[in-house]
Amino acid sequence: MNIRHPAGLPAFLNGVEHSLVVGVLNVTPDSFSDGGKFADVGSAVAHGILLRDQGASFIDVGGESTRPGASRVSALEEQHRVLEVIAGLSAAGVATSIDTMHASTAVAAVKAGAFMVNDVSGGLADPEMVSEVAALNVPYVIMHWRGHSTEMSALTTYVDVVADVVAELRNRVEVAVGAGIARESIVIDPGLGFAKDSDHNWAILNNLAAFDALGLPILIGASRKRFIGALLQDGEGLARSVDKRDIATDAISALAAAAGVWAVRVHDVVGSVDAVRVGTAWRLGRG
Ligand code: PMM
Repeated sequence: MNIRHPAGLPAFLNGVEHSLVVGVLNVTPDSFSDGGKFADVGSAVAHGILLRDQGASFIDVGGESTRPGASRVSALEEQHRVLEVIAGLSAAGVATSIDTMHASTAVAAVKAGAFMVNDVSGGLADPEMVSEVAALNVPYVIMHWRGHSTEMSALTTYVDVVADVVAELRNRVEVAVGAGIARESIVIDPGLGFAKDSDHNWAILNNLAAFDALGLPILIGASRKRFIGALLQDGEGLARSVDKRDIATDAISALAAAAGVWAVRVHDVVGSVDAVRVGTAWRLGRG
């Protein structure tokens, strides 16, 4: 498959031949991998700049943890966490997206400098989201989602996980387009780990072509997730700890790039930058 790009990207990302590496920046006390590390604006901005310097094309800034079981934060608290960080990164010339399910946060973040809205709920969590994004006229990531973190582990029933996730994503894309979002601005994401068990995630990765058939750019967020920890469990059945999942994450980045996805969303940028270069050379048949 060839790489598709959404419309509305900053000029420096237009037409790039390789998959993009998106750096994760969670300004939260409780995210599963980097929660609590970047709680003040200065350290968050510094980390975003570091990720960019390491080769991230842009930084996905989030202020609400979506790890399984996490409770929600108000839109105001979320904005308090992310807006200054986005403004600080913009001032430093670092491109950002906003990872939010709140329409008001999406609007405020774009005003602060974010160029894209990454909505893990695909417009389901906030009924205002799709119309607000349509008015903003920015790229919009629609991730596959069935319910909030407190309830998603009970929402893992599928007839055929690949066909069901594709169909549910297609439905959300049509809702977004119906609300006025340009189809060309939409990115889809199968939502690894969201209302999915380990085998569901592997089945999806094994069938990226089924997602490509929707004709939209694809973003993959596998970084350090629980299904990687489960795959790499030790002899006693103990899951690999979160801080030791980056090599496997890099392997997924390489394979996703070989499959032609638009972007991979990762915590460890250094490894994925190399991995994406390998995967892209593999896909193109040239270095
Ligand atoms: N995963 C997390 C958060 N946001 N956004 C997209 N588009 N895709 C994902 O897979 C995704 C996401 C999980 O939490 P993390 O920020 O701690 O990785």
